[in-house]
Amino acid sequence: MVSAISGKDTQMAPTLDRDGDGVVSEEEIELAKQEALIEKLDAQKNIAWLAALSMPIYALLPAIFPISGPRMDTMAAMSDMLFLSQASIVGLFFGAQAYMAKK
Ligand SMILES: [Ca+2]
Repeated sequence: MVSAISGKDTQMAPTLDRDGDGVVSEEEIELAKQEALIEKLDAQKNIAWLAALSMPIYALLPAIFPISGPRMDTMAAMSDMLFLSQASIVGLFFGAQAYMAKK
């Protein structure tokens, strides 16, 4: 019965069984959890970078491309919310980093 359960578990998550012995051990589960955490932190870092880079790129767009007056007004109207939201993402990322470092 136990082997049937472990066999079913390995079928459901074949990548968890690293050494290929057919059993997902506690160490392998812990390793998978740590890898998932690292992957999540990497994704958050990439999102923060994208948010940080989008602001200067958005600000420099009119300097690089010729943009008509009405479109410029639309861009100016959007810039408030865009900068606020992007800066919030960057701020939350660094806030979370500081919180995690203290914890
Ligand atoms: Ca194993």
